[in-house]
Amino acid sequence: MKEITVKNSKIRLVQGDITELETDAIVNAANAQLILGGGVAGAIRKKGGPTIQEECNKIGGTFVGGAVITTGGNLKAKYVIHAVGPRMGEGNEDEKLKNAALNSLKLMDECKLKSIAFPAISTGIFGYPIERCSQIMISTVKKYLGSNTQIDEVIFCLFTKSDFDIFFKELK
Ligand code: AR6
Repeated sequence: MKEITVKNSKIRLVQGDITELETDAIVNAANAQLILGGGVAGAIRKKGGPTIQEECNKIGGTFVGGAVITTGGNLKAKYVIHAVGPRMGEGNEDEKLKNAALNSLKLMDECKLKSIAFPAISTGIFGYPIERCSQIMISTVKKYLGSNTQIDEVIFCLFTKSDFDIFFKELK
């Protein structure tokens, strides 16, 4: 099962490069300074062009667990939601990861956007375990879609087959 329905919305799993997706928004695994570094951020910077970083610079930064929105520059997605996940070891990581996902979803509704794709936030350079990430992100999204939302579709885009399999197991 690569897809489940929650109330009026769908959760889908895909494996691949998130910068190739044509959703209303894709989520960047950001840092609190909103400086696009490596990993997902690096791919967004390369494909999306310089305007995304320029917009981030104007915003200036946000808290760990927070999320801000910019346009998608030259990406296929219209917008990028920059969600700041925790760095492993800094403390209160689970709560911060949950908030990063939740604040992204809230931004979607505030901006009346319908489709969003998340990467496995914090599980690359920030060192958070992928199993725990799958548990927290899937449960947060399911709970949110069960409430009042205009979001139609949430995609989890996993870079590797093994990460995909872990999310797949958790979604079942
Ligand atoms: N598409 C989908 N997933 C990807 C892609 C891609 N193109 N590239 C990597 N991943 P990371 P973090 C996966 O490191 O841990 C940057 O410097 C990757 O395998 O992007 O939250 C930022 O500027 C991993 O599973 O994000 C921040 O400073 C997941 O995406 C910091 O890294 C997240 O890996 C954020 O670190």
